[in-house]
Amino acid sequence: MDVRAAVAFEAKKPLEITTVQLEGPKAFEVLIEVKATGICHTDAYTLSGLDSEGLFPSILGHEGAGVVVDVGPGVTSVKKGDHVIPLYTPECRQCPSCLSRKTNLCTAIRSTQGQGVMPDGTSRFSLNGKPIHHYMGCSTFANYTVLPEIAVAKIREDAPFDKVCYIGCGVTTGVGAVLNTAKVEEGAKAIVFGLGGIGLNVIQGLRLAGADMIIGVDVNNDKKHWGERFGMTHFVNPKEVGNDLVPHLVNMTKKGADQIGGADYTFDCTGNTTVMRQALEACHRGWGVSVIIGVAEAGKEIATRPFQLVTGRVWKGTAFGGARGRTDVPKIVDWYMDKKIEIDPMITHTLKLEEINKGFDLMHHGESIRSVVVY
Ligand code: NAD
Ligand code: 022
Ligand code: ZN
Repeated sequence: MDVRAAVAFEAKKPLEITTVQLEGPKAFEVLIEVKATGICHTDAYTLSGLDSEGLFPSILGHEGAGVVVDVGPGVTSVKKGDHVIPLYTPECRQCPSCLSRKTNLCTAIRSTQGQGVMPDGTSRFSLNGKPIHHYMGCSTFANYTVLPEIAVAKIREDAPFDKVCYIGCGVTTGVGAVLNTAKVEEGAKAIVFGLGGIGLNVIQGLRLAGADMIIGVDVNNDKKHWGERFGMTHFVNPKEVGNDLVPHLVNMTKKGADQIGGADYTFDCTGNTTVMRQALEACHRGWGVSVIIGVAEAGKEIATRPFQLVTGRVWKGTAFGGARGRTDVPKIVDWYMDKKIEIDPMITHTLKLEEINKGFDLMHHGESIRSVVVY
């Protein structure tokens, strides 16, 4: 069938809106009509050419929501008409990782997903007979896409596509990092580095978990009101405290009899390796946990003195907020519909597919929290 797509033909070039061919779903696959998609940093990173695993031509996009319009042989968990969110982290419930209960990083289709093809090794997208790669198993920058059954979460039908698409990446990553990865408890003190589309969702996750002190750190003062909007209690601009950022933060968290200071939990939402070190070192000795969410550029390394870990700080990372997509994403949609979490104010721009390159520009200039394309 003909579908409308924003195609990444080569690195550093704008996406081209054009008609491409999409084959129907094969065994254990589903055809989705994509109703809305967010634009996220990793799409831009791949388009920039810096992503060593980036493939061209490809159809980017991994933060979508839509409706199942056809299912291939063997599909049992969803049917035509179901509303779904595509999952770049699938959940097969059968691989050693899924069965371990210790990680959300399902391995069932990992290698083919990285190669930009479906689990049978071929692409469903093509143009003039030449294949176009899938992206993160999702390719939501097309009005129809094909996904493995294990890579869709069925959601309730009254949820608005143009908002819940954000649960396909940013919301789940930020809120999940707090609840699944850090397991923050009531009364905790936390520091969030980077108040963009991820950091703000960490903040609202901390509010949900009942954290007492939520310090936001950003080099951009415009982010102060954004943080406060979602539950941040204190704001620090590193440019205004010089080289003493870590002692400054540790001092802020000293309270009552505890003259040591340091946060119970910190989160890197910048992808900057210097910030990752600051986040670890701003943790409380003995128990502080620092979670890396930001994705650093290829080849970057992190450093700290081993003393930081010997004295009980814990450094960990998270992908997709540690969420098991098919199980957890429908719950997060419920939280949104029940007003336990907010999404609407973070979607600062809504665009047509023809305007998608403008969405990338807004993100590069830090003018948007999230841009969403509505088909
Ligand atoms: P964003 O650009 O919207 O936000 C980043 C924020 O960090 C900005 O407000 C910026 O001003 C601030 N910042 C930059 N340098 C800083 C510094 N030195 N100190 C303090 N603040 C600084 O980006 P985003 O959409 O929020 O994404 C953040 C990161 O999360 C990206 O690296 C993205 O790739 C990553 N991410 C990871 C996952 C995952 O599963 N691990 C999922 C989604 C996104
Ligand atoms: C989403 N991300 C950043 C912004 N939006 C993002 C990028 C990468 C990952 C998670 C979120 C990630 C962390 C760990 C892995 N990935 C490896 C997972 C594994 O090996 O099992 C990751 C993922 C998908 C892809 C590449 C890397 C891909 O489909 N190409 C989850
Ligand atoms: Zn993303």
